[in-house]
Amino acid sequence: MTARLIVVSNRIPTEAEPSGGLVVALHDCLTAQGGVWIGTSGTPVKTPEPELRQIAEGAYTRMVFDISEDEHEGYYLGYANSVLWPLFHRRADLMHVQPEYADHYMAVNTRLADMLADFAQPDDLLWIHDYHFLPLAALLQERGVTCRIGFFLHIPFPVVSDILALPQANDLKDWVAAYDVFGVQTEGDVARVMAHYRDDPDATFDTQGRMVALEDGVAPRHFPIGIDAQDFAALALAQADAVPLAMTLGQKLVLGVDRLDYSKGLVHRFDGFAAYLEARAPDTPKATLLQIAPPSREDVDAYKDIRTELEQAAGMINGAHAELDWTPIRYIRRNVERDTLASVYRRADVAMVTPLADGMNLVAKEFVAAQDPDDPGVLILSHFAGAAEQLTDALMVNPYDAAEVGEAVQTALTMPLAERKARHARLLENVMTENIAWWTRSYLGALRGTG
Ligand code: ADQ
Repeated sequence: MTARLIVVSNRIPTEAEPSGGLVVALHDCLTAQGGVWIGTSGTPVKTPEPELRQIAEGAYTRMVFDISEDEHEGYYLGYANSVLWPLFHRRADLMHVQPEYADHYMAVNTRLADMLADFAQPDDLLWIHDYHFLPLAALLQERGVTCRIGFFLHIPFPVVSDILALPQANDLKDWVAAYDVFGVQTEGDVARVMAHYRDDPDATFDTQGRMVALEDGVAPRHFPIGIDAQDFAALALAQADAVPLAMTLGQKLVLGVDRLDYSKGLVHRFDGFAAYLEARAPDTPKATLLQIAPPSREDVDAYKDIRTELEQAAGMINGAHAELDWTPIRYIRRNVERDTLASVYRRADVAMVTPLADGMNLVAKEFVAAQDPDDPGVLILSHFAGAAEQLTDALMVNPYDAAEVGEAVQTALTMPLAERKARHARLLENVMTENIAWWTRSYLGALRGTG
């Protein structure tokens, strides 16, 4: 039997032809080499059976397993999104630690480990995605599974001092160490994983202090995730004038596109834009910040207030600066189609990608890919986005410093064409080269032990 690639992620694509960068890349990869994609079924049930259910068969197989209503509360809304997500995004203050959350998280991971232990063959490659399933490799090893198991963390790895806020801080060490490849987004993440093992007798460091091995595993490695840049650029070109933008926009368009999440720093962004408005000379072009941010995870307490907070901030700023023919901030609270998004990116003069913490941030890369190389927009990028390690030709900002962000908006709006083109060309080179196909190849090379 040939080796199969088995991908595990909390959500799996349900359509026959999935869309979205990561999903498409894995879909292409599984289509080419065959394999299985496993995830939760999406609808909690009363009593979940311990079995994987096939939902589609094509070039590869899709399988789902059920979780209970209590597990949805405890494993998904609880431990994953109210404990690990805030902790890993440097917001330990927003953690909601409950013993039953950890119990449900372990129950779901244990049931999945039992099912995978029956399913996986020694030659298979298991690729586990994200913080929902950190303990899986350790649990699979306990069940005698010997195939290679890799993990990829899409969000930042936390700093050591924050990890102490996790009651399972010691378990986290064992969970990470059980993987053959522990993949993270950036070199900064690698450094933070290593810091976690600094005093661990099983961790080996080379002469420059870099961790090279754990007792059973290999070193953490960074694989910065990319997008299908060629495809996105073609879409943006095709959609260039497809979306008419309303009259109330200023002459210049500044764009923000995010899920409504506290990690994305949206209120800080509005404050930075307000600083630009306050310092703006009256005879300069009027710019509108168009912020597209659909609510997410509204069942989690920490998300309930963000929407109101953001609407209030936009209302106050517009109250102070709006004119009869100009609304400085427009906030759209819904998802937009990919085609529309590509069109709006291309039309934008500036993108503000200013998260307070972000694993990578694909919006930054999509914006770069969507630009007209002969008249490109300018990317303003937070130091705290993983993308900052690659996209060094963006205007880099500290999102906590409203005055600095305001100055960056002013600089971006008045940047000469030659500088815009030069910066964009270097950004585009990176986005096109280190694209999603490159990422998949790099990761799977490492997992196979050939890269
Ligand atoms: P996310 O936190 O979801 O992903 P991001 O990387 O920005 O963040 O990806 C968001 C995706 O959703 C982009 O493709 C974007 O176009 C789309 N999107 C966002 N807002 C939208 C809207 N209003 N309408 C339509 N589409 C919208 C997590 C991590 C990131 C990491 C990715 C991939 O938090 O840091 O980059 O995984 O690893």
